[in-house]
Amino acid sequence: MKLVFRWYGQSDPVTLDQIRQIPSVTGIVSAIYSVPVGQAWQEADILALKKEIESKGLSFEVVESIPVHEDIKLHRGDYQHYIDNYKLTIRRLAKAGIRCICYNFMPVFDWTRSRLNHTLSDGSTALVYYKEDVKQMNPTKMSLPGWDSSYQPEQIEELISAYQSLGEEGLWKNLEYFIKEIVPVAIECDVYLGIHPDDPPWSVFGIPRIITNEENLDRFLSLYQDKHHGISLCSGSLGCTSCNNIPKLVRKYAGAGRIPFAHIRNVKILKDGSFEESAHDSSYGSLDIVEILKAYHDSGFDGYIRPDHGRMIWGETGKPGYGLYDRALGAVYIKGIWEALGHESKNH
Ligand code: DNO
Repeated sequence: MKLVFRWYGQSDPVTLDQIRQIPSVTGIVSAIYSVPVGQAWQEADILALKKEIESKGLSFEVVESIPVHEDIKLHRGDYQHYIDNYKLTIRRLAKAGIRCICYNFMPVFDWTRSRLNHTLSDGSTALVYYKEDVKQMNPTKMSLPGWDSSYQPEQIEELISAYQSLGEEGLWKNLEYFIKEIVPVAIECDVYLGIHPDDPPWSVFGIPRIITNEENLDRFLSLYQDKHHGISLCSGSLGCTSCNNIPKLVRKYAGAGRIPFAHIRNVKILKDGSFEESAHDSSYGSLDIVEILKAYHDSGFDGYIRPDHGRMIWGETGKPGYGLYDRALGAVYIKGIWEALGHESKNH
């Protein structure tokens, strides 16, 4: 496994100099954030980012994410043009040495939370999803850090109603079209594509979400039988419902070589199905992180792993979920477990 860390580029309050000092982190996960969704990334920008990362002794082999334009998800308007740009970006990234690309197919909104700074009992703050609060939220009048903020309220309204009429089966059909277009390019360039599960893995604001559970992941993978078509398995996204058994999913899909990229995040599921993000350590959340990592280890996983959202601790302020300290603790926790698993398997 290769331990990597997400970095948002020069605007990120966390610096590469800080990241390079986290024990065992060898690479960066990043993207070109200045390009409007749908446009191809320029070779010069990719190479400049790579150069900056490599100058700090870190590798740049994973991109998260190339966003998918809504016209592709809705299969309307300029979808073919945006798919062609997507392919061009894949080719350019591969040429620059990128081996793994994460993306998602969530309509309009990326990850959704009701609060970004809920204070936990130890005084740290975390992202939370309280079902009752989400019911009161109006997505046309707000924005979360993972969302595309370029839309006007009327555009969001129009998109929501377009997805409501498209429905789940319509979204599947459009995903299938997209996959059949881009996976051959990934195969040709030997780049591993990993879809990120929907976060949370259920419908929000009445629009369909389909990358949510085992049955749908099976269906997704069967769209193209090739290892370049896989999953960025995010334990916290799928794991915020106890219907998903993460160690079981990891054994199944990592065992089949279909997980190029793993996100390790812990969440605490509450009685009404709401959840709070927690420290990575198993005892703080509902997920057994040792069991999850053991499933990867037993499967001979040699892909990329990154710690996912962290809480804000020690007075840090910054990008919600993406501060330095708690994610660094997560990285070291992951590495510690991995090392112990290696010793255990040697001694048996
Ligand atoms: C949240 C992230 C997601 C993820 C995208 C991948 O912090 O895990 O925003 O990067 O969904 O496309």
